[in-house]
Amino acid sequence: MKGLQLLLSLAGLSTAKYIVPGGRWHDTDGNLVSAHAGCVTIEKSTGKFWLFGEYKVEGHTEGGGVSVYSSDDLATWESHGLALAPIPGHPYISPENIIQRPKVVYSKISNEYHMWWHADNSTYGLLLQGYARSPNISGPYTFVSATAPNGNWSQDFGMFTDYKDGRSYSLYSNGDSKNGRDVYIAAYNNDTTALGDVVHRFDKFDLEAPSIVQTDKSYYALMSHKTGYRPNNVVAFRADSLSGPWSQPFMVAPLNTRTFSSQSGFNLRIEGTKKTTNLYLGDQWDSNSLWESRYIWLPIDIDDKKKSLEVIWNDVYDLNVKTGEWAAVQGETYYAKDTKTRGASFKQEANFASQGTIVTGIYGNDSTVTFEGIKGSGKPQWVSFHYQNIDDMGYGDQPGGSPDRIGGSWQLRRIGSVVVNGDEKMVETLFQRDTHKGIILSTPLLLTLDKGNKNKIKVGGLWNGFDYKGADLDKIVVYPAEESGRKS
Ligand SMILES: *[C@@H]1O[C@H](CO)[C@@H](O)[C@H](O)[C@H]1NC(C)=O
Ligand SMILES: *[C@@H]1O[C@H](CO)[C@@H](O)[C@H](O)[C@H]1NC(C)=O
Ligand SMILES: *[C@@H]1O[C@H](CO)[C@@H](O)[C@H](O)[C@H]1NC(C)=O
Ligand SMILES: *[C@@H]1O[C@H](CO)[C@@H](O)[C@H](O)[C@H]1NC(C)=O
Ligand SMILES: CC(=O)N[C@H]1CO[C@H](CO)[C@@H](O)[C@@H]1O
Repeated sequence: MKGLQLLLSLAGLSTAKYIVPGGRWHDTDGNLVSAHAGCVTIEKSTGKFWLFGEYKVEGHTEGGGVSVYSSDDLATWESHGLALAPIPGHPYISPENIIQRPKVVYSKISNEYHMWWHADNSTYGLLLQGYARSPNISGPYTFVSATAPNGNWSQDFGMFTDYKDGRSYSLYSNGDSKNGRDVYIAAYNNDTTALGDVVHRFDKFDLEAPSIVQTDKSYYALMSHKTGYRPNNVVAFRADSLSGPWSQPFMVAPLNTRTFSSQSGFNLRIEGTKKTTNLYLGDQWDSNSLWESRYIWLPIDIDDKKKSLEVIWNDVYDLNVKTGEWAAVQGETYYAKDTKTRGASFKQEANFASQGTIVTGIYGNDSTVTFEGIKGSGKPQWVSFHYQNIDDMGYGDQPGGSPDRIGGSWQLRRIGSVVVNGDEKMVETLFQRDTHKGIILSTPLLLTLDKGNKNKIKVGGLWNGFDYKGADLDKIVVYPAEESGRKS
């Protein structure tokens, strides 16, 4: 913490922070926030938000334990280390075990916090639900058990607490084998220490990563298809009651955006003084380096009359956690049409692009595109790059799996190089995940531009393990600096 931020915090004033889906989120120590596929639990006594998730570090994919962070605004995160630390040699929480999708709830009856997760061995042969407890929200949590819910398998795990009666439910898919492929809702006992009966079974839809959003009238159950770490079109079911009848599933985001390149996992209900806002807390997995996976947190728009639910994209938005209100942050747009291209990159007609033009052929250091005349503030600002990457998703060498090319080899991402004002020593890496033909998504970088309107942003291509190709660019949007500047 430094400068104005420190002064404001000493004065007890809150400093407005934006939520930036897909950005590199850093904690107050400057480290990447590492809490994947987890949950946010609101501490009733303080109103603090506690983020729990899978802790992943470079070079180690599983068994990192469960990390915990706290925040007052859902944008500034302070690390509290591990809430559940792996124990070498332990049958369920050793560094070799799978400790996935942790969820934490408070129980009034025991005045304790209860953590549940998908507990497994490294080959996913156990398919259990782990349970640990702590008198302290931040932990340390003590392992209690790993059990099979009603004697069944349990794979991707989710948890839902009904705000009307406080009862919690376990949500789980029962595996990929032929006699699995269901998703269950089962009720916990009133202390959330043991699982009771199955309330509903989503029979043979073959979905995973379940979560539930509740309104005054409805329950919406969100789930993803099963494509591993690759994103797909998340669907939702609606019902008046948890036991159903549930509706047919429907898409929650524009088709072929693959839910803005994310997987479902948790929903957070913020009951503000003016408005209740539900947030979709999704994961943008990075299978090339899991520890670099990003967070796609977005507001959810629900219309109970139409029985519809939509996840709403925003590059950058401002959420007031006290009032529950949120607003898209307005930025300044610079179009591909008005850029300077160099080398083999060129402008091409694209009727789906912002002004009918996209820049393609971006490659390495020589075939670049430069946006000019950009207004900057002299402080770090989020800049979103709107791009198309048509490498297309497939199942790699698993034949017949690709939606676009049988046997096609899938590449997770292209990587753009971003240079501001010709400073070639400061090359920013811009991960541009696969989109789809004609689908433009955006991904943000925190950049420091000079004060004034003479900034230049040059984009080229970096090595992604296969190639130096950068994705096609539609436009960039430069957002105002946060009031106090975000620590990066
Ligand atoms: C995981 O558990 C299953 C079922 O007990 C077992 O068959 C498999 O060998 C185990 N894997 C490892 C790596 O221990
Ligand atoms: C609970 O957490 C607080 C702050 O993190 C710490 O001071 C306290 O010792 C913890 N209590 C227990 C029982 O672990
Ligand atoms: C919780 O459930 C137990 C067992 O059914 C019951 O005896 C107890 O009264 C319940 N407590 C509360 C606070 O609901
Ligand atoms: C781009 O330039 C850097 C630094 O000079 C160099 O290491 C890299 O190999 C170049 N890449 C391409 C594709 O030319
Ligand atoms: C208790 C229970 O829910 N058992 C189920 C376990 O999974 C199989 C396959 O889906 C079901 O047939 C059982 O009813």
